[in-house]
Amino acid sequence: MLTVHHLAMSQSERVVWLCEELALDYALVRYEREPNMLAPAAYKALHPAGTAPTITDGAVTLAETGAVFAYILERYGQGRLVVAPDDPAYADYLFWYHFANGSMMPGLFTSLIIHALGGPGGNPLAQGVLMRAEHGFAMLESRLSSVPYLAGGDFTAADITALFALTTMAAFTHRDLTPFPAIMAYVARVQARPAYRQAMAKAEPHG
Ligand SMILES: N[C@@H](CCC(=O)N[C@@H](CS)C(=O)NCC(=O)O)C(=O)O
Repeated sequence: MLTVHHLAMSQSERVVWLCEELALDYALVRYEREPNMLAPAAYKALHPAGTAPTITDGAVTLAETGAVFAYILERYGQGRLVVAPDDPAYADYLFWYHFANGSMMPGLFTSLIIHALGGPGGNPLAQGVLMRAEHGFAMLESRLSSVPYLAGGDFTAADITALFALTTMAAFTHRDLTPFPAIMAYVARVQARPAYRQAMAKAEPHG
């Protein structure tokens, strides 16, 4: 059976949400973080990566968000939540789907560390990383000012990959989103989805 191993307050909440959107029959196992915020030994034992998300499905154990999403969408999605290659929105779907994980998340994670170490100071590399993360928010604001969802008119897996950066990760980084009204409206719109609410009630039952 498809099992989502969810590490508390982590990116694996997106996989729970994906399963809820697809109305899959899946099991959820929840793990608390260690005091140092790392995954516990039981989680690290699942896959050599030792990171969330990790899923198991019969003989398969798989980590890494992009791989996990591809596995679930291609194996169980039946064409839902993706955009077909012959659809005019295909390139936008691909871009935003990958931008969330390939650029936003690494940028925000690195920003978190830079601020934890006292800020960029005069370091041009650190300043550049912070500027890139900031530019990501500006890009999202611009995109969401013209379309309701990242791929265009329809909600897709690109929205599931993106939201974490604007909710849980934004909370970790104390990111104020009020200067971005289109992002704020988008977050509210997507968080109102029944599947999102159901996923978060299961993934973070203590709120
Ligand atoms: N690129 C990886 C990053 C995974 C990652 O860093 N996950 C964090 C949770 S958000 C984690 O597992 N942290 C606990 C640990 O490293 O022990 C992915 O997208 O799956």
